[in-house]
Amino acid sequence: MNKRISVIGVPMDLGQNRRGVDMGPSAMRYAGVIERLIALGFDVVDRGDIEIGRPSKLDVIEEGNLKDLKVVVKANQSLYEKVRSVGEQGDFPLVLGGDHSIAIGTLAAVAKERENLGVIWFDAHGDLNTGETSPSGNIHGMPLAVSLGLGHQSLAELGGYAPKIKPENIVIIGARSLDAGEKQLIREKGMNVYTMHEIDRLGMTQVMNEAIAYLSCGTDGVHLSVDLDALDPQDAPGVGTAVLGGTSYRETHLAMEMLAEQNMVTSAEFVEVNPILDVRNQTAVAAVELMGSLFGEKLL
Ligand code: 5AB
Ligand code: MN
Ligand code: MN
Ligand code: MN
Repeated sequence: MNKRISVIGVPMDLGQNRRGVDMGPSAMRYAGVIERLIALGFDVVDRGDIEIGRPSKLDVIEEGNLKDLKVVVKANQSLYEKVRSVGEQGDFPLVLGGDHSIAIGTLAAVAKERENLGVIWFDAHGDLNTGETSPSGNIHGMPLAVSLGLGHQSLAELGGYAPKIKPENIVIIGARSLDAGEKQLIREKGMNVYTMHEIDRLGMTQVMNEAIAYLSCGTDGVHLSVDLDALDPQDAPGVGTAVLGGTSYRETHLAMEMLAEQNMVTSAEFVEVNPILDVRNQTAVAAVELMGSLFGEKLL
């Protein structure tokens, strides 16, 4: 991994309905993310937070079943520019959310100079909706579809190009709540999805071995996107869209540790931590501990 890590906070909560996830970056900083990475020997630069605008009451529901579209686009444009600039300096971009709509900006930036970016997406959900298939109109349920070039143009064309990634370069891990339109898209594109069923059946070790082997050939970088709701709500209660039956605390660490051994991840984001719904900052602490494992922290 690169020696220097640039940490970028995105206090965004407009991609979904429940307020509070905008405090995620503060909660993860408070849980010691910067100090933890410095202790691992990295040069860490905290780039502060991206500015998020406030929507006027009038444009909350906008065109095409997309809530707060304009503000979400604007914040993602700023994030895109910030991640590009740190990437150009050779830093490892580590983005702290915020709701998952921010993956639109991160992916637009990290995929820009890469023909075949691999993506590992830890999530209870597929985040593969468009305005047409979304049951909620919440943009945090759409970032993967957007990165495939689907959905509203102002999202899909962010960064001036589309698509950002190829469906065959994505591996989703931890899914257990997929909408009808998402299931159809997964089948249509033949996407690689390890639902909780496969994790239960094969074990996280085999799932990660397969995912790593698969993405090791043909990709020119790997972005890791961790939605804390991939974890079981017992281990990560501070998320807006909790779903029972998720990955355990240790299973998730094992996955991060296996990625660390491979040294294959070139950018990462940790999203959907909601301190208002959390218990004693437990979810933010878990996120920071997972980052520790991803960046090579060892148990012994
Ligand atoms: B998250 C749902 N599929 O589109 C939708 O937390 C939930 O970023 C999306 O994974 C959850 O509204 C988005 C029902
Ligand atoms: Mn999710
Ligand atoms: Mn998500
Ligand atoms: Mn969520």
